[in-house]
Amino acid sequence: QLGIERPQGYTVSFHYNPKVEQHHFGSKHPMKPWRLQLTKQLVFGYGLHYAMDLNESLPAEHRDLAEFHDNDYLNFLQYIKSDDQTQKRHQEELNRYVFTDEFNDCPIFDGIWDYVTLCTGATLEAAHALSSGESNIAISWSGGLHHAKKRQASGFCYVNDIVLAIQHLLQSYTRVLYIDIDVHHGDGVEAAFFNTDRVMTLSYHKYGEFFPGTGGPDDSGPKGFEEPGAYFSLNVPLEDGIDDSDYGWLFRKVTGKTIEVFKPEAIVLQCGADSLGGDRLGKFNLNIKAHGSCVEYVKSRNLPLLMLGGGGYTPRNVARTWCHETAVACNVQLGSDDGRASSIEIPNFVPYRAAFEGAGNGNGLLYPELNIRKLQHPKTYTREDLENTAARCLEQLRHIEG
Ligand code: TV7
Ligand code: CA
Ligand code: ZN
Repeated sequence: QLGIERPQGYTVSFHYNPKVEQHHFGSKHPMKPWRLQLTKQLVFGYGLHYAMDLNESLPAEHRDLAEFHDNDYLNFLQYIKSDDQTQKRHQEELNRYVFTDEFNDCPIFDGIWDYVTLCTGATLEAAHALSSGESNIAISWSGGLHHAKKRQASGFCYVNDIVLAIQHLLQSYTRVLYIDIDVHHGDGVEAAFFNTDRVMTLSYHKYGEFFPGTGGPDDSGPKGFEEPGAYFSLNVPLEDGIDDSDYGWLFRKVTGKTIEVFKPEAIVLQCGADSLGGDRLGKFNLNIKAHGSCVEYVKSRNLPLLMLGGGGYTPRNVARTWCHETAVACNVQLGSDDGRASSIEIPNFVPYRAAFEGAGNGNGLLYPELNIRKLQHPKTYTREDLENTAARCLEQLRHIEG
């Protein structure tokens, strides 16, 4: 693509392995790994690979995963098969590790070990690109699986690539900030670093009758005020229908202050795209541009930045969002700036499915603006609620100031 160049003064690296896209959670399951293929096709179609270092990453190994996860749990993931006979033999472990029920959030599917090690491999390689100084912004869209626990799968997540990446970054950086804009609470990451003041976790999410149910206003870390980690878990519980301007206002206010007082040396940003309007599971009303401007805001701090995927259940919007955010990382402008359908046509060599599903039939990248504007989830909060939430967050941050 003409005109796509490397950004000046810094390096972006893109970490992926196309084998991830081939895995299936089951036909009815909302998590669709093929959304990553759609994303990649858009990214390449726009020529963004000319602006980045590309890395086809290797799968992570058992011992990499064991830096956080329990060995018995990893053995189970490595050897479990989807056939009935094997499952019967392992019924006790199944109940212990993945909570089987009719519509299983975390089903056992063929190639599950390959899937988890490929997702984690890309994220760990991205983290390494940062810590080694090879790149300033490293992207791993197959990562961001924030619910997985030490010895328990949860919410479509089996292995917590984020925790493993942060553990790696802590070898090079004193303080790491984790920011999570997925519509769900980043409970697994919060739990893993609950008792340390070297990692601050900040999650924006829907709260109230919504998975996983944690991340309420009083969830701020250990309660003994002298304990390390007290006040270092920051949660921003939100209600249905939050829109671009309210989310953007809150995000800037709270994230800005967090960076100011915590003074991170590196940032990990989970870019879950289920906070967009029109998502199959989410309940927010963000447009792609507003979601992307959160990325832009974090990037503007010029700290080593690890960008990860996460949720996102309307594949065409996921692909558009992560393609746009790849462009943001590279300082490339793809869509028009008026918040409407982009004037930039999808390049001819984007594969048909990506051109159609991913970018909307001849319309530009930001096309879903039009879809998303039709409010699916009406607002259930007031301006006052929002101001109270912001005030409560700033109040918590006063405890870690200075
Ligand atoms: C990071 N919501 C993950 C988000 C994980 C959300 C849930 C489903 C769901 C699962 C299915 C399915 C579904 C239409 C939606 C309490 C339950 C209620 C299963 C029906 N359709 C991320 C996890 C969340 C599985 N889980 O943050 C197979 O929705 O609410 C729950 C738990 C028990 C299980 N049932 C739902 O975005 C990647 N699950 C269809 C088939
Ligand atoms: Ca979140
Ligand atoms: Zn989510």
